[in-house]
Amino acid sequence: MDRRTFLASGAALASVGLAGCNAFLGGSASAGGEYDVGMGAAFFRPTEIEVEVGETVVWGNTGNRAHTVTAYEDQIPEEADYFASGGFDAEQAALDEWQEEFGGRIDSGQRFEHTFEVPGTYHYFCIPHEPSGMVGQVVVTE
Ligand SMILES: [Cu+2]
Repeated sequence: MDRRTFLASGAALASVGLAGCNAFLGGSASAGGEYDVGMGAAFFRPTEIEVEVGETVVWGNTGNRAHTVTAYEDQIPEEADYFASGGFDAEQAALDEWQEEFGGRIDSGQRFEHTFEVPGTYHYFCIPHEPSGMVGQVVVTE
């Protein structure tokens, strides 16, 4: 099984430009900066965001619990790179690492970013809160 070592926890925090005018500024100020999609108790907000090819989406954890941003491997465009917080290159790797040592977690106040290079719809979820309906999607247009 291909299990990449996840990135050092600080790596996902690099500051980036926000995706166009999609910046979402609601929620608690504890996220320490701007973000496009907030992560609350057990939800992404907004649940759907639309960006253009080449834009970066930033998720910010505004709640108190740890979350993940984990793409559904079979629900992203065929040509697209897999993405997940922690830098995993496969959904199973993300699930395994979460199980073992909460790999890929985004702690309160932390951010995660991903740049979308292929148009289409990307469905993703939060591993610990998927049973509570914590899912979202990114729609990337040309
Ligand atoms: Cu969550």
